[in-house]
Amino acid sequence: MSKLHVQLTGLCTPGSFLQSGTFGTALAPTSTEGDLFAPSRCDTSDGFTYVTSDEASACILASSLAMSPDGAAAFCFNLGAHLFVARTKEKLQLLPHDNGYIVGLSDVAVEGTFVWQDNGEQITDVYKLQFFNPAEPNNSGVGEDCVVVTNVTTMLSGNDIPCNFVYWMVACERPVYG
Ligand SMILES: [Ca+2]
Ligand SMILES: [Ca+2]
Repeated sequence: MSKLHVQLTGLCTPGSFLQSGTFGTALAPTSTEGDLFAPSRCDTSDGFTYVTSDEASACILASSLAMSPDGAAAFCFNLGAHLFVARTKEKLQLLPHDNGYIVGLSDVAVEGTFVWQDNGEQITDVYKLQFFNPAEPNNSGVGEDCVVVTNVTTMLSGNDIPCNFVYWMVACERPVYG
C-alpha cells in the first residue's frame, strides 16, 4: 500500500489508487498534492537493485566477484535469493552488459536438458534457440552443465560452461513485489 504525505495538512493518507506497480506518470501526485511513499518493489539489502525496462523488471544483484557456477548458486542461496532466471529475452537484457554473468540454467541432471534453477522447469525449444549463442550449448571438453550470459553484438546471450570453473561473475535474483 502506498501512502501520500500531504504537506499542507502534515498527514499521510493511504493512496489506494496509487498502488505500487500500477501507477504511471499520469497517476503520480502533483507537487501540490503531496509526496508519494510507495513500498520498495524489492528487498534492496546486500546490494540488490530493482531494474526495469519497458518489457521486464527484476530484483538483481550483479556481483563483481568471480565465482564458479556452483559457488555462485550457494552465494545467492545464502542471500535468500537464487541465480538469475530469465524466461524472456527482455528480462535477460536487464543484466549489465559489461561482463559475463552466471545464471540459473543447467543441464547437470540430464545432459542436454536445460532447466531453470528456480523451479526445475525446462527451457522451451523456441526460447533455447534465442537464448544461446549460435553453436552453443556445445558441452565442450570434459562437459559443460552450467550457463553464463555474455554480451554478443550488444545483446546478452548464453553459453554452457563448466560448473566448477572460477571465472565469471554472479547474477542473483530476489522476488519482485507488487
Ligand atoms: Ca551439458
Ligand atoms: Ca559451451
